[in-house]
Amino acid sequence: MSENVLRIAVQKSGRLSEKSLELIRSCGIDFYADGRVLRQRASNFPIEFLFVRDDDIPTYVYDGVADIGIVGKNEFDEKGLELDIVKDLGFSKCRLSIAVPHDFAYDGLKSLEGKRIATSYPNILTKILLENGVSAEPVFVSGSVEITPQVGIADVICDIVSTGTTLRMNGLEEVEQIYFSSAVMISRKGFSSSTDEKASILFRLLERIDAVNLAKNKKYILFNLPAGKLDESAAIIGGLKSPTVTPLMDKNWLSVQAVVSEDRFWSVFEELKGIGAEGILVLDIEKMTE
Ligand code: PRT
Ligand code: ZN
Repeated sequence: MSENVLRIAVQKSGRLSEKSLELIRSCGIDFYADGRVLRQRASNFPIEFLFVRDDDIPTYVYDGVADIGIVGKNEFDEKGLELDIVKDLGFSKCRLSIAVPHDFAYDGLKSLEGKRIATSYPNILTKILLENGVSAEPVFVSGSVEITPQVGIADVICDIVSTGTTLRMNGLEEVEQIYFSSAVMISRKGFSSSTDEKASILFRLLERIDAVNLAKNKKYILFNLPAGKLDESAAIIGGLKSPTVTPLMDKNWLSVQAVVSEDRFWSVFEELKGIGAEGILVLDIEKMTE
């Protein structure tokens, strides 16, 4: 019997590649990827990579060539295939926006009535126009969308925006954000809850991803605290069943350890100092579970 191996399709080279591979490596999975080998088996986890163009990932998963894939939600929705989003991975965030030349009098989506809108995402655009009762003409272009108003192919554009620099450099103004995207993990319908033995490999992978994500933006802090201040420090720290408390040789002091989210870190730090905490040590957390 052949060994069960979960096959994952990831972008060969582009805006998703590095983050996709980084995520899987952070799960302790070792593999070799140099951009020329298009199929690669991990050395310490039953997973095999297919390195492909992002446009092909939904189809590969739909056809069963791959079990799962990592792709932009925009690409997934544009393809419109019956697939599951197993997990929103949160990276490669971007948006689809309407952008217009500076002399275009924009006053809401209704201003697009009867206009030609250049886009690489005609299906997503059409759906949103329909929902807003606007009848316009999507013009499909596969790239360099920003140039189309200047060369007379379209009146306005609907394109992916991240920082907005490309639009500005091409004399366009972002007037409406119509759709938001980030990288998602996809599978064929029902795969993650199926009895397919490969679904249990996916489950292990997702558990590792959750552990990595949970640790992100969290800090581990250790400090010494006057013994009478324990309740106050617990109120400052809050959260998980923390803190962990260890007695010190000097009975008037305790050593305290806790996990604090990064966004609260400085206020917690200052408040702990305020109640007499000393020797505050801050550490990164690599992985954790609830
Ligand atoms: O070769 P392959 O087909 O695999 O890759 P690709 O060229 O089709 O895709 P790629 O690598 O450019 O993008 C892959 C995915 O990354 C997209 O489907 C989005 O989900 C996501 N993503 C995130 C982006 C951007 N940010 C982005 N800024 N995709 C494209 N852009 C482009 C956009 O089209 C525009 O030309 O960047 C420009 C705008 O960027 P800013 O920062 O100037 O606003
Ligand atoms: Zn592509």
